[in-house]
Amino acid sequence: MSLALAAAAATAPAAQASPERVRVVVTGEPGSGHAAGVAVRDASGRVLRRLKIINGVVALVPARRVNDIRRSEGVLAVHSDRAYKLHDDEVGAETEGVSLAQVRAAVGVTDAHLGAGIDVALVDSGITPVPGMDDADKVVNGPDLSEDAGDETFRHLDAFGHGTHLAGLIAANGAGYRGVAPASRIVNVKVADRDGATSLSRLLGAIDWVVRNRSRDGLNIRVLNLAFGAETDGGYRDDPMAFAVEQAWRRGIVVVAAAGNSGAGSTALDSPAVDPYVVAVGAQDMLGTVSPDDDLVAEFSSRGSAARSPDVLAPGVGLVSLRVPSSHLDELFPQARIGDTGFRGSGTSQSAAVTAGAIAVLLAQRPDLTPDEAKSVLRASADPVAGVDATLQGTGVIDIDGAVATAATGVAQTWPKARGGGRWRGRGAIGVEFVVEHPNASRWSASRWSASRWSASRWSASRWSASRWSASRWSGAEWSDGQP
Ligand SMILES: [Ca+2]
Repeated sequence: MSLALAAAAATAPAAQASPERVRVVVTGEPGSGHAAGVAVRDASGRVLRRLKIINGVVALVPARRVNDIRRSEGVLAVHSDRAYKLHDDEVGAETEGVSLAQVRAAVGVTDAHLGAGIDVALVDSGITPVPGMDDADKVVNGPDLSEDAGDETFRHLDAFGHGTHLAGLIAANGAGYRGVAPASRIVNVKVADRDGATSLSRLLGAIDWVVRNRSRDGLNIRVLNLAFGAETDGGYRDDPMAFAVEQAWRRGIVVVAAAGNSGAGSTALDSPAVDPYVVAVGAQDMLGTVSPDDDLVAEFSSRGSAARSPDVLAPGVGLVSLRVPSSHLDELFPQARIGDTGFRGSGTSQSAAVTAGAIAVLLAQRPDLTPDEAKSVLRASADPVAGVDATLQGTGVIDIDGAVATAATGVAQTWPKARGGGRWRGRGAIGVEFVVEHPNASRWSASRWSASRWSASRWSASRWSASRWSASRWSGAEWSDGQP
């Protein structure tokens, strides 16, 4: 198997100032105003960032006061600011890889499909303006919410090597690379640093920013690509991430999420793909050919359940997209390099990116489609892989030429909505040992996503060729997110 890129979660809070203070995400009741922030301050905590999308805040609070905050008027839930990490699997040298031209052909994109006028938000490890992604108008920088934000050498840039690869699949244009939507712009919302590390609060902050800025300053964000995930047992209604993606969906943004890389033995999609409103994407294995006759579902692509399966498939094995020289993944997997500029990557992350580009093409052709309608025509026009259960492939491989021509009527989704957090029912004190308030808390198993499962060699800052890709060479607009 080639390089698989997805995301994992760990239980450890992302950052703690001291053993007595914990970093938390506090969700407010709908219509409770600033109740979450008030509760934090009343408990001698410090608000680090407001998160309008969950009517809440990120805060540093005394661990012994967590119970008080949970019980405060207007507070819906308190979640640990759990850590997420992008992760990688083994990479093999056995295939030449699948070119972007082959990917475009496999999903029915023609030269008439460009995606012009549609912006795709990419919440990932940043983007480096390598050839193919270096047109002045190609990338617009949103906020850098990662640990790198304070470092001018790395701000907005992709020292990990993941975000740029996905950006290339979505919208590369130049240097021999042509993505699925070559005229679309990418809005770069960086949440992961050079180690691929991020957290719940950074991800919520990113989605919050995308929703608030979707049509500001000339932006037209209609698609949001989320190529990370955390394992769940299938429940989504108490998951704050699911709540956030539903808010984006209701505001006209098609959210595309990687189904997960847990294989056919899994029984539930990752969060946030598990939320039934979004477009959950599994990985198609083209076996290196455009012909669908030999196609399979990739061995790593997660199986869902009868209640929630992947919606569709898109190519996700051995895709050759943009390489970031000296990035973490580039150093870790030199065998995945294709020449000086290409890198071979596999995973449902890649499949999500292909689908995000495809939806940009669809919306450029039919800008009046709602997210529900776009999802409906994408599903209705997909081509099933023969002999494969729907819990693995949904309706099959996306076909954009077909989707553009498919009617959308009476397709409003009516799933139960996410609530944003279970109510606190616990008793007794919570001490220094902070407990995640989540119905599936036991699933966030530390051993399963331990640091040791992460990379063999940590990326070293000194190996990053900063002078080659300096921030000053970067041309996107800069914004302050206007939050503390
Ligand atoms: Ca094939």
